[in-house]
Amino acid sequence: MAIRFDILTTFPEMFSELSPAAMGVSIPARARKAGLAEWHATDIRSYSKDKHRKTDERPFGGGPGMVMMCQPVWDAVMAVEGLDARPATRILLTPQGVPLKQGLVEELAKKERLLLIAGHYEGIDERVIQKLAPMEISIGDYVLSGGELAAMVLMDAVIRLIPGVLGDDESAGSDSFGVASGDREGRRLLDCPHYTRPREWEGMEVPEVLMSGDHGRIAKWRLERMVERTRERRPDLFPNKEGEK
Ligand code: 9D3
Repeated sequence: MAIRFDILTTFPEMFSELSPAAMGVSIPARARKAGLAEWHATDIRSYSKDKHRKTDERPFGGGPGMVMMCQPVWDAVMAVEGLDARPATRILLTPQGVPLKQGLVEELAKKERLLLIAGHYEGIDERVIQKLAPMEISIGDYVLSGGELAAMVLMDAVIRLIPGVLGDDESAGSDSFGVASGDREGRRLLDCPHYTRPREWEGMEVPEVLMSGDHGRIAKWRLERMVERTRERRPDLFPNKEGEK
């Protein structure tokens, strides 16, 4: 059965499969057409009890910005969870969340249903977060204007791990942050450099080893480049302090 995503947002049109945006093209669109993933965006405003469909209010204690009220969020979650019998893993996209890493993406890809809460506001009333007890996830240490793009990043990363979504020639095992096939310690490494025709371009040659046809040497060279790049660019990815060598 297809993994089901529900997105709660005040900008549901951002998730349209008809739009020329992220979810309408490439791997997510292919997965959807193949019946391997589906998503439904729900407008939190539909659950407002206000005649102007208002979902936010000024913060108690003062300060800038608006705070999403408990009631519309709670009612939207209850309604959307009832649309499918399978229990949903609730996720709130927030700068205060745990950082999204490939290990977490792999855990989420095992779920049947993910309920993503995204918003364009300063924050959500803490009491509804407490009561919903969602996983709280951030996609990195920079400021977005809302959680919707973060939700799409999460969905894209999850969808490509669903069995059958990627073709053989785009397998998930050999990318950056996949576990390098030649590495028995299972480290997550950056990818090696890639080359294609022509053999010489603007006076620059392809590394000789790649033209050698010696698959053993090529695999060894690629793994060395992966380790070298990771040590130089992302020493934080070496939990064993190898990055300092
Ligand atoms: C400038 C406003 N900030 C005050 C300290 C708080 C703030 C609230 C809401 C900052 C950004 C946002 C909107 N961002 C998200 O909802 C979000 C996000 C992000 O901004 N960065 C990384 N991951 C995520 S997940 C959701």
